[in-house]
Amino acid sequence: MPSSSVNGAIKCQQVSGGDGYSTMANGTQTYMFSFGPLSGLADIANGQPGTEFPNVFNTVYPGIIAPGDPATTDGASDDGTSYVPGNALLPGAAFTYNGAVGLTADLDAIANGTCTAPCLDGHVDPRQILDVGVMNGNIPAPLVAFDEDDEMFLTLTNVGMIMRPDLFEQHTIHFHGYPNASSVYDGVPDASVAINIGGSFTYYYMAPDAGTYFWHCHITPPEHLQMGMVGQLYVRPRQDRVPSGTSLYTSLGQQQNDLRTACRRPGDNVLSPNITASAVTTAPDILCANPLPAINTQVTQGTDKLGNPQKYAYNDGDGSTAYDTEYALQIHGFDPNFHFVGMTFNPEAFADMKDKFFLLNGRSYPDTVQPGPMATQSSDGRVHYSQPLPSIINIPAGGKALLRIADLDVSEYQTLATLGIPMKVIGFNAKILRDQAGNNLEYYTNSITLGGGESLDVILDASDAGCGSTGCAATLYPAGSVFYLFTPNLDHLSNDQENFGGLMTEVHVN
Ligand SMILES: [Cu+2]
Repeated sequence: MPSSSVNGAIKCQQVSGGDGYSTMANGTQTYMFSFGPLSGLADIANGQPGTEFPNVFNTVYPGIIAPGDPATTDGASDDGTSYVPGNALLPGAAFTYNGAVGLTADLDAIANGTCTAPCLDGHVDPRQILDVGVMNGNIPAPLVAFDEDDEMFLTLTNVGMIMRPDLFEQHTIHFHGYPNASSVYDGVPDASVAINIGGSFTYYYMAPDAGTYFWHCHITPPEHLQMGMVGQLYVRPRQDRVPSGTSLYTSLGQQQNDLRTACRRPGDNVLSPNITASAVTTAPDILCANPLPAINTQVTQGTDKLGNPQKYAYNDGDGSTAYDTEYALQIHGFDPNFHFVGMTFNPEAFADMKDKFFLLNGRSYPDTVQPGPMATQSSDGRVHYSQPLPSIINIPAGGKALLRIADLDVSEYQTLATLGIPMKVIGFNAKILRDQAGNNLEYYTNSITLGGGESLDVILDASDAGCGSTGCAATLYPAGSVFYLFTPNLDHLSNDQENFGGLMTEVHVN
């Protein structure tokens, strides 16, 4: 981990704000107000974040991108012959484009000699942006993920809502829980700008604190949230960049050199060019994001079960948030009546909202365990990827899976429980569970409950930690075993009028 310069990279992403359709687990096609991807199309279709480095973002699609791409390009014919409504539709390997849709050479600037080809100076072809962005809503909204210290440029383009030509709805992006929000980039329309139809706006964030956040449109909440304008966002910690063999504790101590993350509390005993003996005795910074652990576990940076550099949920300094695989899981609820009237006239009263679909990453069981993106034919006659994120949890045998759980349900609390594999809760609302004296407050449980607007970080621990130092006679979680992650609110294990489904998915040990 760098001790002097902690600068990150530049990351870019573009999304559309508009409308679209999704397919519920009982086959119903549901109308949404929604965000869709305008960059990272191939990554989004493969269940990955659509956040890209500039050298990927600033590339031009070789050809004309078609409405519904990449679903339309890859076997999902426009005439519907190879498309079964609601079925998963795997993206073809041929579609690898992750650039910004519509980016094109500035021919005028080239012609008048002020720019040389290819001259990608931000000039766009709006036709392609509308072709791809219209009726292309996703639930959850495109996944955003970047690294602590990155500078993030997130562009929202309002493409209008085709099914509601009577409306002139603006949209915004609100990065929920962003610690250093400036009001202009905070997406609260009353205190900032909102994006009109046909307009684009680029939000800028300097990502300071690792954690699990989420984002949503802030126009007439809860209406646009219930209608689908909610997405997941997480920030990976600096600790992921600690060189192999280096002490995590020492590295976290070096973060005290950075005034953005210095804790400066009594007992740190961390002296450095910026933290003098007198500074560590000043009052603690109660907003400190990365307190040193009370116990130095002497853990050094190594590799995970898959042979990759070890990853962490937070800058823990003791390895307590290490994991092998990570999954963003968004809990949401849909009231089909609210969505139906949202497509026709004014919405029903908020007080009358009653969830009938209980969604994990926009799907209910059994769609949650369907691999690959789900597609829906929209009223433009084209097939669009509508629910790109499956929620099967894969854990390597003996390993740990990090679940980045966010609840964006606007009307009900939701509980998720596990049978068999214990949950270790390590973070809440994008903060490591640790007190200001450095004591870990993580705990083991078999269920968690979240209200709308809350996030939790949970590690599903299949490492036989419960067997203690003497170990188990045989592993409790052998490769090939399947466990369930489900809601114990039994009335939420349904898909509207179908009595089997709802908020449930599978955990596979591989
Ligand atoms: Cu909106």
